[in-house]
Amino acid sequence: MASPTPAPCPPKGQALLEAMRRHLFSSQAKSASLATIHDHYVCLSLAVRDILLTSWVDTADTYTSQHVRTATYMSAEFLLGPHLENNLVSLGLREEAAAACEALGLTLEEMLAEEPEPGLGNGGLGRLAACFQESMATLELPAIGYGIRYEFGIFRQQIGPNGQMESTDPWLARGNPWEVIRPEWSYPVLIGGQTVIGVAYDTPILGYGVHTANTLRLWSAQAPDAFDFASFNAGDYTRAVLHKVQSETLSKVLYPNDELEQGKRLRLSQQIFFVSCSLQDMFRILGSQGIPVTEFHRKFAVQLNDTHPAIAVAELMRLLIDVHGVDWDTAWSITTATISYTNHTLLPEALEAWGLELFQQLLPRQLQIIFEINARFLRTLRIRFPGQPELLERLSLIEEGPHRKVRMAHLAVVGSHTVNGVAELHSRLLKENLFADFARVWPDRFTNITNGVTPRRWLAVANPPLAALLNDAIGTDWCRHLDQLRKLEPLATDAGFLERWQGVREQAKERLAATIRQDTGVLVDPSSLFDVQVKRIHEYKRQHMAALQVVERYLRLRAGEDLPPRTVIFGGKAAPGYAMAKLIIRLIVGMAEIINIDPAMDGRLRVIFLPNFSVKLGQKIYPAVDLSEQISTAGMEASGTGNMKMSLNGALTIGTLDGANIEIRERVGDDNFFLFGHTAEQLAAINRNGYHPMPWLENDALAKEAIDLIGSGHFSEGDRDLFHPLLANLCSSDPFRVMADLGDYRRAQNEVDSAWCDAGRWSMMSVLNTARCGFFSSDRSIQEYADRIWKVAPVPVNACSVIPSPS
Ligand code: GFP
Repeated sequence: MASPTPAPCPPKGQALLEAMRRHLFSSQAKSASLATIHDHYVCLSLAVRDILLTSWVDTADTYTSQHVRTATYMSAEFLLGPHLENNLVSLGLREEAAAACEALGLTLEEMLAEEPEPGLGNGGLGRLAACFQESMATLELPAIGYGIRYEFGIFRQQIGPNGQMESTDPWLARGNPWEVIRPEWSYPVLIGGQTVIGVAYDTPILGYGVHTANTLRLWSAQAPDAFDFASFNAGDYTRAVLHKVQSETLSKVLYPNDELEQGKRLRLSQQIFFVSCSLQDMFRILGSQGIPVTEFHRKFAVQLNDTHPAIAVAELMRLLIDVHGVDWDTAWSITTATISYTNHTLLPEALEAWGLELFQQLLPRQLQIIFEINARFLRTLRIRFPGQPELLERLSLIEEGPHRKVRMAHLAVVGSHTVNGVAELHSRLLKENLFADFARVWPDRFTNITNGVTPRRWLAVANPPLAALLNDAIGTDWCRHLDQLRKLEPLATDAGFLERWQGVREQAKERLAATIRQDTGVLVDPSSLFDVQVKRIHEYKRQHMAALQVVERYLRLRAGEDLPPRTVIFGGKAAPGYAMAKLIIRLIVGMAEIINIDPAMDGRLRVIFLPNFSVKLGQKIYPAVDLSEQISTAGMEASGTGNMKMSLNGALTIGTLDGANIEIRERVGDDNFFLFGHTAEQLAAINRNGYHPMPWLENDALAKEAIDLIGSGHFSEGDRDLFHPLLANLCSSDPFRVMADLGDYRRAQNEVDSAWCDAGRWSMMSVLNTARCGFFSSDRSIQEYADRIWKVAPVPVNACSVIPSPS
């Protein structure tokens, strides 16, 4: 609400206000009487951009004049989230912006709500890439992020009675004030005999409290010619623009995960497209600084974010040899000294392998190079491991068989000097299972760097009341040095502090309750336990196990058991072609419909599916979580980062010994973590003996009752067939071992109920979670990458721009 007599603006707020007014005229070409909320949002963003441009220009100047060693981060996904508030926090201007808005009769909240989210990622992997960009800037590390400027990001999800519905996400439809097009930096890429041009769009990534603003450079695809004149003159208008349309398809849309069979051709084309543009851009930078191409590896450390950019190994070789005239051996030492590779999953379906035929059609020269790399690699292996043809077959870059394929993960391992997993368990399993043979060949190539999340977005931006309490209690240093949260530990038993802590948590829960009401129409009780699972919907993440647990709870409450009130909140997208994941959403929606109106529940159980989980929504959810559900089948979740965001904001985790859960538990202490389930080793042993879910189910009357209730059509308007595929799968093969863990999950949930009833103890545990989560800052992860893999040092940027700061 606008205040009738706005308080006077502070000086920087005044400058922002003036810049907003100026932009309304000079950028939006409007008078105040015609301005929409969106116009005001654009004006505020441009006013903020004006301020950060000085950092951006100075950073580029500093890096260029000092010829700095630079880390480049290649990723098919960057799930950035909205920029405005993050930039305001980094610049320390949030209050000033609020005052400027108020002076115009607006609120900052309205402006923030107006910003579309660049959803250029599926989930954890893309979000990690975004956290990493921000940490690199904050740590003053010279870095460039390289990716694709998808015109349509991850689809928008709506939830109806039949579950998920998808629509496109035209995030660029109303323009994007944060990017700058650089048509002078465009590069040709030859794909399937046709040339596509990649044009650079740059976005500044501002560090927190420093003068550094690094660049995220995303490539947009264009045809070399707008249209074919000959066809146009002959009246064939469709043919005239065919190549243009085909070319631009390359950066049209982000592919959802788990859809590997669909659009393979386009995916491989997208990969070479952005990788080639990025490498050509690095050669351009090298040339502009007068550095010889043989010094490529001294100038650049290239990190492959997962297997998607693995073609970089062959493409860097091609550019060195074919374009820059370097001999094979030198090119190979440069390539392997430059590239390193992060693996993000052990799931076989995510380890891309492209059919040879498709590869040959699209990228014949790169394929030739891959064959040559393979031939040389296998030759060295034959000498080192004589008489072991199976070993060679397993390690080869080419999968033999009726349909020969290029194994992209193998290409990435062979072409990198370092390969890392993203949590301790994952990195160990990589060495023991997926890359066991490679670990025999090159034991020193493999390492671990546990993921992290940026405390700026996930605490300062997402949870201002908590940030203010921390500033008050332990000073402001935590935001750059998250380990400082340790100072909270003694306060975990301080009654006065716990009361304030409780107050902050209540605020966040009330805020989420309002969002739930707005987005789903359901009223929830903010004093109930908020039990939350938000992440991509996938069977290995076991949202269906959580759903079964809710049905059991429903049955127990109906049978008269006294359980403390809970609000169980789900959110996340299912890949449009992943039928089982969509069925899981359908089940949750069906459960919510019945349970939320059942008078027997008497407010003691609510089920919510929040539609369209995104960074923006995550910012509202994470601060309000009491119980963080991290219940993947042990050995399957590489790390997880939602687990870190929740724990950092004071949630307690119920989880398996999987991914980074293990390290979270080690740090927050086993008393402050609800552990359950089989370990990865135990599951491996169970699998060796032949797993069947039936014996587990037969001994579990409650689980049987829950499954029967679902099967009876209770949550599907009497339709007994709807959930059959899900239930039959659980009762026959149960590939994600839900039945093996369900009983122990229930036991841990019962412990949660008892702990919740002791509010004082719960608050203390909550404080200790936050206090002990400092390790999970992406600053720490990035420091490790910089020191151990990239060997890139910070380069502070001083304000030296000739362009005066508008503030
Ligand atoms: C993947 C893995 C996660 C991991 C992230 C970031 O996430 O365990 O935390 O990458 O390393 F599965 P998704 O992209 O699959 O969500």
